Amino acid sequence: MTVTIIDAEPTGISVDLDRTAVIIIDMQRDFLEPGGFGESLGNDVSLLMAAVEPCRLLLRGARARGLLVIHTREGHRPDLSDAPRAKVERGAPNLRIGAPGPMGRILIRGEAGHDIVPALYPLPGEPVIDKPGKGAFYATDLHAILHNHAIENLIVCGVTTEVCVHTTVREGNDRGYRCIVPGDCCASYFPEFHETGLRMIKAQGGIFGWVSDSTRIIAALGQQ
Ligand code: C5J
Repeated sequence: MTVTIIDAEPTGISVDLDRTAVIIIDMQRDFLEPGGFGESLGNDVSLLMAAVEPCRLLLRGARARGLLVIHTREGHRPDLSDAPRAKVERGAPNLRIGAPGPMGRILIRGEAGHDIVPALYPLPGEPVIDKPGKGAFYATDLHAILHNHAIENLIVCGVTTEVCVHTTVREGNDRGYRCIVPGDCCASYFPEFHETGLRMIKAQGGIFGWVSDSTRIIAALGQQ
């Protein structure tokens, strides 16, 4: 047991690092890189790229400390058999899931754009969860993996704050995990959604989690 206090809002939180995992949500080339799917939708991807360096530093600290690190990727089978029609039908036809994009077919497993950005690439042995939905628990074995590692606390990073990070934090909170979100390790194409998303997590005494940042979490990792 290795207990430390992470400075966070609305309160500091005591965690056993041996029961704490870092989850990096959907840091995929198509969402983050210039020339990818996100940019082809007209988004400013530099807003998302801003989360890469804080994530890299936090990952380095977590790996050095021996924490379980898990990565997720949003995407679907090439035949789209796991993609609900209601999801595929949305948006302009040339920008839908499965359509050819600047880095291969959009949100399809195995395509270049579906892969994780080089700076945050998983190390051998780190679980990578391929998720068909926004939440990382939906239709995946994430809960089983966490349970089998006796994990109680999740540090949730990634993109986008108000979509896949938020959904995962809500799912994790309902499953009994303490969820801590380092705000600078998350990002959105919409800065106001990012800010509001973080405020929502920590409102009402931490209605579904805690908000901290990479600096404070890295400090806590080295503290005990
Ligand atoms: C994620 C999305 N990863 N915004 N996906 O947030 O559709």
